Amino acid sequence: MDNSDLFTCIDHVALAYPNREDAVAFFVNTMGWHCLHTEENDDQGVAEAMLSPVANPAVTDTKIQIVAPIRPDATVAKWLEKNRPGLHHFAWRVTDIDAVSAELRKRGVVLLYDEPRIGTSGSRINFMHPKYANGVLTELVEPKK
Ligand code: V0V
Ligand code: CO
Repeated sequence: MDNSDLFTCIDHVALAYPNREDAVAFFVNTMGWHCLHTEENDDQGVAEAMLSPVANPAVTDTKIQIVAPIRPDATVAKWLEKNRPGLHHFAWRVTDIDAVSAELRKRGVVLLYDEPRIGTSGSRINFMHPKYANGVLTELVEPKK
């Protein structure tokens, strides 16, 4: 696979906070962002919100994702015990997550899950462990077609 076939764009940048509603209120009221979607993802243990930082989606459809833990053993709850709230992960959009996962594994990357799991709005997601992504938790997202 060519490098140009790996990632199509930044799908979202995720920020982690203890409380989703408080975080969304700040970004909507103070920053003027738009809350497009909210969802609970039980598998990931998060309440999430997808916000657009621009009014015109033709400019960019890259979203800002807010994630907040919905139970004490969620990975984000553990992360918030060790880190200040804020930047948590970057998510790259891919066309074919199975093909991209195979290519990244060939390049020595360890992905967290053997098979993709379900993310926002029925997308298929996986993560590059931060140790194999130069310190940055990196999500792969294949949007639902
Ligand atoms: C942990 N580490 C991070 C990190 N979280 N580095 C950068 N960014 C992060 N967000 C580092 C941490 O500093 C340690 O480095 C090492 O990884 C191990 O961390 P740990 O605290 O011992 O935690 P683990 O190993 O129990 O868990 C870390 C992983 C976990 C990455 C495995 O957070 C995980 O499973 N994440 C993927 C799932 C997730 O984050 N879901 C929430 C978003 P040192 O100290 O060893 O150097 S859900 C979502 O985005 C959805 C639904 C969507 O977009 O659709
Ligand atoms: Co995400």
